Amino acid sequence: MKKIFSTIIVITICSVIFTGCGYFNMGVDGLLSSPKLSREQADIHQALIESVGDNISLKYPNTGDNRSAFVISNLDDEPTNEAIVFYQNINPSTNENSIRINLLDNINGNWKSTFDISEPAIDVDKVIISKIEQENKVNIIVGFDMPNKSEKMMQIYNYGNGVINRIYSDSYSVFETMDIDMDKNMELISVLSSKNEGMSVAKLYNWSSGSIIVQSTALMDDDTASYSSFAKGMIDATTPALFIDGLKSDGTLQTDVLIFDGVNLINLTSVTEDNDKLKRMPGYYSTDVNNDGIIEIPVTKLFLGYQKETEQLKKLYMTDWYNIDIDGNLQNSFSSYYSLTDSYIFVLPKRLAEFVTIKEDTATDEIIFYKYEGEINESMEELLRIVCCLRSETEDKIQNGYLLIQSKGQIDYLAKLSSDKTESLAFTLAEVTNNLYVK
Ligand SMILES: [Ca+2]
Ligand SMILES: [Ca+2]
Ligand SMILES: [Ca+2]
Repeated sequence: MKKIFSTIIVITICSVIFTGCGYFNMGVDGLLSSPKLSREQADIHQALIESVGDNISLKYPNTGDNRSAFVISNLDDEPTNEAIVFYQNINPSTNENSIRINLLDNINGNWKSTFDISEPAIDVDKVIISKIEQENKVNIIVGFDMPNKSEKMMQIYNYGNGVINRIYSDSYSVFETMDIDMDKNMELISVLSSKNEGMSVAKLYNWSSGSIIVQSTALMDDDTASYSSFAKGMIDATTPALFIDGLKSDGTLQTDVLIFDGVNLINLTSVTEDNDKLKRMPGYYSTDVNNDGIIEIPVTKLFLGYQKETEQLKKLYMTDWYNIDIDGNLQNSFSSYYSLTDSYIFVLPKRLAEFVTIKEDTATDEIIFYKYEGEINESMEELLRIVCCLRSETEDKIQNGYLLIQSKGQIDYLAKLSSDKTESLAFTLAEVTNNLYVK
């Protein structure tokens, strides 16, 4: 009997990795598990083996939303789904340095391999199924890691008449798709950091007169060592934007914001004079904090009273969130406490942001807000504490005066308000419930 699964190592990356509350932080290592293919994936895998043999290993994309070696989607004008599978031959005698893409069609309920294509790559970086071509063709956009090269290679394919066609390729560092010109069709945007030329360029690819073209380019901040995160959204009610967070050579994180002005791709942060304002510690990525579609950029600063603290670990940071307008002007929209480990953002009411500070209770994993009166000390007046815990611990905390504010998965977020009703800086329950965003 063939050992169907012996060649597979699956890194199961769930579409939602729960990382709330510190207890559950797992690295990729913690996610290594034995293969669990769905019934359909197992059928496709079996059909692949019947076509190409079992000396193969499946290749899983390293980044992006699609982390499966199997992509099942309707790729042509025939109504049933097709499947593509990324794999590598592992026959030691051939020593093949390539990634292969196999296309399987579903014929009367049975999967059958119908086409195979090979690329001179060592790994699959990212896969997006989208429609860049606007004439009914679905595109398979695949980013590959190349041997001995820092630049990656992006291939855009389509599928028709039983054949996967290469229709465009370019080198890149990162890419993403979005409808940046609001014509209801998707565009592709890539960024390429060129170490040789010492600059990074963003490219907007669009469909024009029957082919994919580079419609426009924009210079990116020239000191970015690697790009860490994308946020797709808006800068205002009518302007879509792609926020790209990148690590600088000095280890700080910064953001480039790309928009399309009807003719050109524009990098808003290269036109702004206070671009340096957006420099911050790693881990603080651009996101839509208050869920209104407009993306905010975080910048950290010390909470009141920590300016003279010399021990790095004892410093506690406030996170200010900036919006950017169409002229590149930055506006500090709100301040917050942002817990990266517990995955929540607590926006400080405007009336309080300048007057409060925090302490961390490491024993109970709580954040405690205090009225700030010139220094951090033991006699500061407590205004609020926020804690997150497992659902099973919630009842116990409620007995002790905590209020349940938010829930996500098996995790509850609770707050305990000051009992001093005469304190004008006390948080109201509405201020707490409306301002706690679980991410
Ligand atoms: Ca089809
Ligand atoms: Ca578009
Ligand atoms: Ca927002």
